[in-house]
Amino acid sequence: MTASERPGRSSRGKGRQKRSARPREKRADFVSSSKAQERDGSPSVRAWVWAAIAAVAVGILLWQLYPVGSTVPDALSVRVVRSFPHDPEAFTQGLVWHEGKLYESTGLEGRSSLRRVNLRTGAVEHRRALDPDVFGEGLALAAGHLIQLSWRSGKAFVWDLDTFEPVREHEYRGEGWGLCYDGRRLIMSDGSAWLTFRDPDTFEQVGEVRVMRAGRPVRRLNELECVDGLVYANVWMTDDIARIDPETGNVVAWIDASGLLPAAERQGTEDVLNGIAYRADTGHLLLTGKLWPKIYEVELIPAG
Ligand SMILES: [Ca+2]
Repeated sequence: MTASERPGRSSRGKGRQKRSARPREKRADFVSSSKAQERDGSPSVRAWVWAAIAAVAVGILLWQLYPVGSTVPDALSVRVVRSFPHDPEAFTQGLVWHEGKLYESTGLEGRSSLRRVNLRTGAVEHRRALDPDVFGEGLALAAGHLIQLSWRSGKAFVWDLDTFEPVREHEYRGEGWGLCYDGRRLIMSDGSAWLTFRDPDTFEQVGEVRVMRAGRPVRRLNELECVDGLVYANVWMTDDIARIDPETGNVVAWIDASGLLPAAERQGTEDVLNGIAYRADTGHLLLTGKLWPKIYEVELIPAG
């Protein structure tokens, strides 16, 4: 499984309109009159075309410089408070902290699992393997149940928090990436710039929002964590975490988490930052990555 095999949603099929065909005779008239003008040496048509292209180019430039509706997010960084051992064989896809224990979803076909982990020692206290053809993804805790996504199987698995016995399954369309629960609804990412809201009992989609940073969509949203009405999201293949207002989709802070795991300790290109859990008893975030040997407890500080 390579990084390039994980495309985001390419299109949402919105706003497409079929262009009506131009009547053939009129098209012929237009072409012949243009050609006649070209033969006559009249520059008027070409001048209008170039003027239109120039206007579009200037518009794009201005939009790049001054995006409409932009809010510039706060710039934050992380300070490591302490670190803990982490199974370097765990391809972390989801992380949840609950009553002193860490719950983890791991990915890769044949290696996907659900785990309860002793944070201090890194010991896996309880483990349930997923079917070999399932690629585990995001994890959330809602109403006493763990809900675990799969990447491309279209299934969300609901597990008993204590025994890891199956409670039920839900089906969904598209890919599953990250998941968190804000106390009212599940929030899910699929690798695009969209977050979908889902009913925690039925998994039915009840809403969605597009995540924007300074007026531009933030794609490849991955592992999620819901904290005090906001959503934290890893941006896949980066060391960046977006803090998102889910009501508007606006990124309200941008967290640079680079430098946590020294480059020398990284095993390859896929072992990127992935895994955010909010440790309510200390008010800090727990961060790790795919195949990382450590979990970092961090506090957020102003960047620079
Ligand atoms: Ca999480």
